[in-house]
Amino acid sequence: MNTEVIRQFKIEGNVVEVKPLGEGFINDTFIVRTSSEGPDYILQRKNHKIFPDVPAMMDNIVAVTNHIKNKVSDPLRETLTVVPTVDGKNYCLDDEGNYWAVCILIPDTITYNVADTLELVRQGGIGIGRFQTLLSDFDKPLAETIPGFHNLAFRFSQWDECLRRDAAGRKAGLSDEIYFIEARRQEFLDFWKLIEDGTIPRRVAHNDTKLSNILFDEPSGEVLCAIDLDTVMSSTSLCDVGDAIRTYTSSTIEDDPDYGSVRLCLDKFQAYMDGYLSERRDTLTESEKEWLPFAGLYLTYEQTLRFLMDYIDGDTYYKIRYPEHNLVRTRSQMALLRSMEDQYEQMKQIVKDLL
Ligand code: GN1
Ligand code: MG
Repeated sequence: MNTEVIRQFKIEGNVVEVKPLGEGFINDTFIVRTSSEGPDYILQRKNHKIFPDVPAMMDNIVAVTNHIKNKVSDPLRETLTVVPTVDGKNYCLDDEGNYWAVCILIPDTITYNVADTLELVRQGGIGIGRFQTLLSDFDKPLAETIPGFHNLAFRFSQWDECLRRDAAGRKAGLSDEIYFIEARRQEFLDFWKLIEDGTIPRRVAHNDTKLSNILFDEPSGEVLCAIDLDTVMSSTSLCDVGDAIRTYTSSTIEDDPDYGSVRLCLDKFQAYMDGYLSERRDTLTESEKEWLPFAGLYLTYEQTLRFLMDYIDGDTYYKIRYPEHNLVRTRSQMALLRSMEDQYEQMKQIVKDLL
């Protein structure tokens, strides 16, 4: 990649290396090493097909991170720091119409795709609970960066259209998967109604709290901060808990093709809820507490639906590494949801005992 774009930003030192980083499904991410004593940087090409208003999204991120910086003891480590361009914008638009943004790389940190210790899982719960608490008094309007992101009623309008179009001609071979979705449709739509009618309150949330979107301090192993703030917007705390349950409590990675080995681990679920509730026990409403375990099922169902839709559409949304990748992701998430359904009574009991 050329370094022209990085020179548009107010960075310290000379660029000595730019290399791809991580496995984000949406944006392209690079690590930028510099020659100076100063920091290294994270450069991202933001996917503007998915985020229709990148400038508004960057305004969200700057507003939220500034709010957090005013409250924490180490503002350069406990949240992201957006680096402006030389002409004072939070993003740069290149000649080909791509949007780019830069933030400071936080050194001595690590991310994970599978949680292998219970302490890591508990730390993750603390991290999301703390993130929500830090933003509980955030009162500026936030742009809706992706309309209807966790709104299942909206997702079903996309689903019905996706099946009607059958863009890649794949629908005929997917009767089991389509049945799996349809058989649960009403149950999960009923949960969304609780959000629409205000039973479950709207709050500022991260909305993409999968395990790999949280930074952990090295070597202490303590949770540091939530990254990948592109989807921060008004939503519900339960959506964050749900996506975390989906990823922290699983026995394996999100796209494990060995479906028989995919399951929710109750000990991880207990550790996650223990960490989360240590931060949020006193600030959740009764209805939020009641629906905490179901949030894990809801987000896993939503994710199954989104992976399957993308497969039927011909892989237009998520990056894939091989042709059947979205189908494997779908089936792996189906196995995880089945395991949650089988253990739902135990999940409820664990939350009850912790409360
Ligand atoms: C995407 O951007 P990334 O890779 O952290 C997606 C999430 C999905 C996740 C599945 C904006 O997250 O909603 O849960 O993949 N982000 C967007 O791994 O769609
Ligand atoms: Mg990410």
